[in-house]
Amino acid sequence: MWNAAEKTAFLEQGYYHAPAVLSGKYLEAVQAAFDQVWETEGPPVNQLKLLKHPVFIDLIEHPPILERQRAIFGHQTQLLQYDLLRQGPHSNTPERSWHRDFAFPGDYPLSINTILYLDEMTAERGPTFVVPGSHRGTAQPPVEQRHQPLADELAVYAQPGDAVFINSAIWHSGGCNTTGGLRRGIYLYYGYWWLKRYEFDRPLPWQALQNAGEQRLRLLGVKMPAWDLHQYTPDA
Ligand SMILES: O=C(O)CCC(=O)C(=O)O
Repeated sequence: MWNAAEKTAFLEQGYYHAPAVLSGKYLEAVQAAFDQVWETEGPPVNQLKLLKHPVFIDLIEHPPILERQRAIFGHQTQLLQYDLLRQGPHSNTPERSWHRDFAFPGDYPLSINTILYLDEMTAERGPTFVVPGSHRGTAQPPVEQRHQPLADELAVYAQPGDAVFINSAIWHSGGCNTTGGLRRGIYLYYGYWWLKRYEFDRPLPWQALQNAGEQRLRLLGVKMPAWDLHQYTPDA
């Protein structure tokens, strides 16, 4: 799923745009499930809500997503958080909201967000912006420019079904949707098994555990990987 050059580009730049992670009928099913869950569960929609629904339970093991995460975290891959974000038409969110999801000294990713787009990310729909290479070091985006474009930013223009993988330490921002349509994204956030999941103190939905195989139980932090957790073995 990730050849050596792509993986190197991701590690160096801090982000990677993967086309057509979802397509055809599968994309349509996920788009429909997004709308239904948003309606029935209500925002904020996080893992405790998403992991009740079969389409979203299955998505955490979708090979074009999981295999890329496993190329970094190996058998220690865990799902840390899982969200839906949705901007309605003509949104009034700021044009930028720069932040890092995670900050810890070191270049190598400890967690990676997968942003899976359900709508075309044009300039008007407010694409994701990243500052390539900014995952290195510990500096936060400048406070005085938090809501402004940055000189070295890059917009990720994605098609529905594309995903961008971001080292969660990278400076990034969502854009503002000025179109008459929706801006819908699914955020599958993975990291090392030895990190605590978000909401680790609350029970996971029983639906996610029912008939779950070994891989899913590990992803959910329920079953410990069979190997030493403190060794770096990305290809295991
Ligand atoms: O929606 C986006 O483009 C980015 C969202 C974001 O900033 C985040 O998930 O931390």
